Amino acid sequence: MPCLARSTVTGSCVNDGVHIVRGYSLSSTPLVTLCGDESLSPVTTSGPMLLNFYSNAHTTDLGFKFSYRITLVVTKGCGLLIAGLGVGLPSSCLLRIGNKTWSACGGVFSLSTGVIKSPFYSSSSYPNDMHCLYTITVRDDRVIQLKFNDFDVVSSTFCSQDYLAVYDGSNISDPLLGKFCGSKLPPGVKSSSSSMFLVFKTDSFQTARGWRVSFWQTLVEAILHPKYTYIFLKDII
Ligand SMILES: [Ca+2]
Repeated sequence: MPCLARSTVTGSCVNDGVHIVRGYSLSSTPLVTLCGDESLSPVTTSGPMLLNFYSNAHTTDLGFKFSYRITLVVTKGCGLLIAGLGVGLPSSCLLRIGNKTWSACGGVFSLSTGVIKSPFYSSSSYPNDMHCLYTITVRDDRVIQLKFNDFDVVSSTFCSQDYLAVYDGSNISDPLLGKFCGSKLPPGVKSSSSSMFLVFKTDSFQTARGWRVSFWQTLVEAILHPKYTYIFLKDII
């Protein structure tokens, strides 16, 4: 990293340099300060990291280039994490980035029928700060029927805090079939194609029992043509 060199007087990067700070605050003491032609052996930290590049009013140089990698540490119980298909991740699977540990969740369900439950369902409340993605896919010529067996998710306005959202397709840009929270059992939902996508998101406060849904593939139903509906109504009137 060519930058102006470290001061021979103070030994600090008084002119130009880069601070690497743990967290979000520039006022924190930097983990590392670099300048001159110094290179850095890898720095590992947990949680957010801030790079602050500063320069004075004189003399510039080539600048710097860093690479970084986010490492996820699987701590235990993740035998199915790599297999992943057809079963979802067991909530006994704990993942860790830095000093933060949480339960794995989500998965790909490619069976013709199945049950999906929120993390720790039936043993405790769901955890905070979850973001679980569930993909259901069935045969190409079938659609998916989803039925709620149990539902208890902390209620909020527009379900903006904790929610289970169901999309008619394979990602969040597909039409939303429903976004649910509260303790009332939501109505069943049906996809229009062979895939369905569920997002379970929780915030950092308050948890609840969670949810259990069952799904199965079913035949596409014939849809009444709008033209015939019109004729029918006209005849009555
Ligand atoms: Ca919550």
